[in-house]
Amino acid sequence: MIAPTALFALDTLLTDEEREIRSTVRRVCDREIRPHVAGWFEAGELPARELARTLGSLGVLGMHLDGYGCAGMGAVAYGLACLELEAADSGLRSLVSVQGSLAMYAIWKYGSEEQKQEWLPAMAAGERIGCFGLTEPDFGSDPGGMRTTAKREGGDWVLNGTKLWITNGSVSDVAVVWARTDEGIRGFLVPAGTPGFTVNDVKHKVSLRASVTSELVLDGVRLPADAMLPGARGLSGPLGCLNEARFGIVFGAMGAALDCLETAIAYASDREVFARPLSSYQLTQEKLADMALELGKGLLLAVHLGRLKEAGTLTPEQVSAGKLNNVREALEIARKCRTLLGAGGITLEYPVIRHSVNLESVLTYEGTSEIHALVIGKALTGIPAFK
Ligand code: TGC
Ligand code: FAD
Repeated sequence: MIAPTALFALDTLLTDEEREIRSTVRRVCDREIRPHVAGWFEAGELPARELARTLGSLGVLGMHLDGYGCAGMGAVAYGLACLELEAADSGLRSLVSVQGSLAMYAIWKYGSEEQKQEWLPAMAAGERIGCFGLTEPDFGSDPGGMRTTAKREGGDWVLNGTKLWITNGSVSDVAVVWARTDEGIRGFLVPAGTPGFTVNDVKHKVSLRASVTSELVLDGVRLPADAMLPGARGLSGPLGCLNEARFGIVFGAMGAALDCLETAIAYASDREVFARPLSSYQLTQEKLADMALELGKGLLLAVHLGRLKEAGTLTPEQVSAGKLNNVREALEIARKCRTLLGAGGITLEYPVIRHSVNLESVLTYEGTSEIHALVIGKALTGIPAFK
């Protein structure tokens, strides 16, 4: 028997250092996350503060950024960390994506030197948590329609509006909030506890239960002039951050799929049906073979996109292709693995149904599958069909 990833000899594409990072993240997940994560999911709770410190010590928060306490690792190393985190739970990868690729990246890319010094080292260490407020109740796929405003009053900015579905919202020390100004969309750093800034958690989620999801309400939030991110102007500011987080999902989704497939292979070997192991039936082997193919192709695509990112040539539409394909295939794999587990597959005793319902969120956030199809469609035809 070989591991599903061995079918494509994936490891031959990785450096020793990348393999080492993958093993280290996997070890920490096995020790600190896997024994608890089904319980967190069932309870709809996440010890986000503790986890952020653990992940900070591991060095994965903003690990692909340089300086300010960040590890400065390559894109493939970052992707492999996302893969291992999401093999434990998509909620964990979300915490890391939002912290490192959205909140920290926004400050790192667009912030002033003072903003970087103030926030990045503590965020890299997991002592402070950030969130990223782009989506609004009426504007998800179309963030350009946002209603949140920032108006100048004397030397200050005053923010009004509501952001919804914000990962890490209520556990954050700082929110990166995107708002409409007279000069277009700009980003603002809103510290927790600023008067007029309230946060309410989204309850009754069936997906991503081991993740904090919140509403941010800004009611006359007064901020000093230097709360604005000076380097981001227009929608390209937040969309530039999304490229980073979407890239992590290209790898992450394959982590969830791998965990499902490994679980299903082990289950099918142990489980006897009609007096023979489930794995000995041709129908089962066809399912396993199909899933191993999609997993292997998705991993090859992820590593290829990672190498393009390291070379500085990765385009947004290539990221869309990776996100669309790998999340869609991961969800298919999770559903197919669930069938192999029979009734047991609907319980939290196995990780498969948890991954499957989590991947429903992953299919929607960071750009829905339809939006990524339209991004690719625009690249192929030259015609934007969003509106
Ligand atoms: P459009 O006119 O096409 O573009 C406006 C400006 O943005 C530039 N741009 C990009 N820049 C960088 N990266 C990209 N991927 C970019 N895509 C576009 C573009 O060049 C233009 O620049 P400029 O200088 O000319 O102004 O914008 P549009 O309004 O037509 O919208 C395009 C569309 C639909 C693709 C975009 O709005 C979109 O991607 N929508 C999806 C929204 C989304 O993904 N939201 C995610 C919120 S965050 C989240 O979900 C976190 S989940 C938690 C977790 O990760 O775990
Ligand atoms: P809508 O945009 O209303 O879309 C509804 C349906 O319409 C979808 O199928 C969509 O694909 C389709 N559709 C939209 N436009 C078109 C079109 N032009 N053509 C055809 N079909 C179209 N956002 C943040 O800013 N920060 C976060 O941290 C964050 N975390 C999240 C965490 C979770 C668990 C979830 C579920 C979401 C999170 N989001 C976050 C929000 C997420 O990015 C949005 O949900 C997503 O962008 C889709 O927006 P929407 O839900 O408003 O759906």
